[in-house]
Amino acid sequence: MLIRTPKDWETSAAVTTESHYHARPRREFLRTLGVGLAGAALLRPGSLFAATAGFPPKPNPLYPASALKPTAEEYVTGYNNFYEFGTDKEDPKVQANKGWKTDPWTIELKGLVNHPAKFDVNELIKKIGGIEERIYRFRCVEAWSMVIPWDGFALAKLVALADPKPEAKYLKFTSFQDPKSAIGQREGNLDYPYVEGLRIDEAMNELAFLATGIFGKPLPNQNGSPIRLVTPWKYGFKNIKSIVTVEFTATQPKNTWNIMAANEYGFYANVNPKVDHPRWSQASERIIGGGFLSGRQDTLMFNGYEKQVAALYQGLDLKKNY
Ligand SMILES: Nc1nc2c(c(=O)[nH]1)N[C@H]1C(S)=C(S)[C@@H](COP(=O)(O)O)O[C@H]1N2
Ligand SMILES: [Mo]
Repeated sequence: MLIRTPKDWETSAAVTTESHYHARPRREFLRTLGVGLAGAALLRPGSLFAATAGFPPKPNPLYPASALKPTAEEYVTGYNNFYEFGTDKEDPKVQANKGWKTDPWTIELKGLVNHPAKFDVNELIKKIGGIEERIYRFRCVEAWSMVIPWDGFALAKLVALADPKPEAKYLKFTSFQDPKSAIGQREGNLDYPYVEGLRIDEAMNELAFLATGIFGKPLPNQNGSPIRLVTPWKYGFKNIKSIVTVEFTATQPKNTWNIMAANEYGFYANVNPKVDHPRWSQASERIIGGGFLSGRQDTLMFNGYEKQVAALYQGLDLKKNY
C-alpha cells in the first residue's frame, strides 16, 4: 500500500468521499475488469466520437480525488466564460454545441524550439504517455470560484517535447478562429483569436496543466474542447480554451483581456486578495453551487497554491505586475 504525505494545496475544509462524481466508479469498474482502451471508449456512451475519448485518465496518487470537493458537474459545464460562444454564462453550453467540430483537432508547437511539430490531439496524448486526474481550485477574475476535477497532463511535458531553445522565454497560446461556428466571433465581442501567455518557468511549474477532460470524460465543447490550459494559481482568463498553437517566444506575448482593458487585466493574473480589480474587491469570492449558507469564502493568495508558485515571483512587485 502506498502511503504518502498530502501536498499542502490538497488540504481543504471541504472533504468529500470517493463517490463525488459518476465517472470514477465506472473507471474503477473498468479497471477491475481489465477492459482495454477500446472497450472503455465503447462503454462510454456519447463520447465515442469525441476527441480524447480513448484515453481513460489514470488517478495520480499525488492528486487524490478526496482532497477537494468538486463543484457539481452541472455548474462546471453550464456556467462558463467562453466569449467565442456568447457573453452570458449560460450561452457557451448552448452555442458551442450547435455543430462546432473539435474532432479531429490539430495543435501546433512552433517558434523558438528544436522540435516544431503538428499533432492530432489524440496522437499528442499517446506521445505524452496518457492522461491523469487533478482536482484544482478555480478562481475567475469576476470573484467567483469552483473546484474542478481535470484530466490531462503536465504542461512541462509539452515543453519538453518541443525542446525550447535557450532564447525562448515565454509561451504564447492561441485559440481557434472559426466565425462560422462561433457566434461571438461573428459579433466581434472581443479581438479574436483569443490569445494568452506564460513565462516559460511558469509553464514548467508542477501545477501548470493542459486539460483534455473533466469528470473523467472528454472536455465538453463549452469547457474548451479538446485541449485547454489550466493554471490554478491564476485568474480564470489565463486558462485559454481550445488551443491551436503554442509558440515559444523571446518577448512577452500579448493576452486578450490585457489588450481589451490593460488597467483591469494584467499579464500575470495571479490570484491576489490584496490587489483589487479597479471595479470590485478581490478579497473574497462567491462559491458557485455553494448555496446560501456557505456561499462565500476568503480568497487565498495565489488561490491557495502559494507554496508551489511564490518562488516564481520573488522580487516582483505584484501590485504593479497584476
Ligand atoms: N478561448 C477562450 N478561452 C477562455 C475564455 C474565452 O472567452 N475564450 N474565457 C476565460 C475565462 S474568463 C474563464 S473564467 C475560463 C472559464 O473556464 P470554464 O468555463 O471551463 O470554467 O476560461 C477562460 N478561457
Ligand atoms: Mo474569468
